[in-house]
Amino acid sequence: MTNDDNNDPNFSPDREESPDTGVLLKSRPRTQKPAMYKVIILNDDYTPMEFVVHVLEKFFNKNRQEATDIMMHVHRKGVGICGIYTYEIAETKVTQVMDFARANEQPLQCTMEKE
Ligand code: TYC
Repeated sequence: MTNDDNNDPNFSPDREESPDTGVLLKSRPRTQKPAMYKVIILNDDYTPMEFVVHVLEKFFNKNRQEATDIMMHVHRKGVGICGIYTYEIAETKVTQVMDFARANEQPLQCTMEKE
């Protein structure tokens, strides 16, 4: 295979040894996994359980059982993970949940933290 018809997305000419000069360029990682962020909800004494279950179904694609399990975990432990996403998706989820909670006059808090 020549350098011109390489279809490997991980291919980088920087990693190749030159057959002409014998110079070995310093190898480097060629792909980076994106940083991932946990979207977290916090417990409070006021937001109804059913509202939290609804949020988990609506914004985090959980089924009723999964949503109930996460909600009860947060209710008991104080904090819980709704999902893990790339930065922009996580940020969007946090904004959606905070806007929805505010619109419904609920104090539910949602935040994100790097994994
Ligand atoms: N603790 C709330 C109640 O007893 C329920 C609740 C659960 C609130 C999870 C927020 O993130 C939360 N009504």
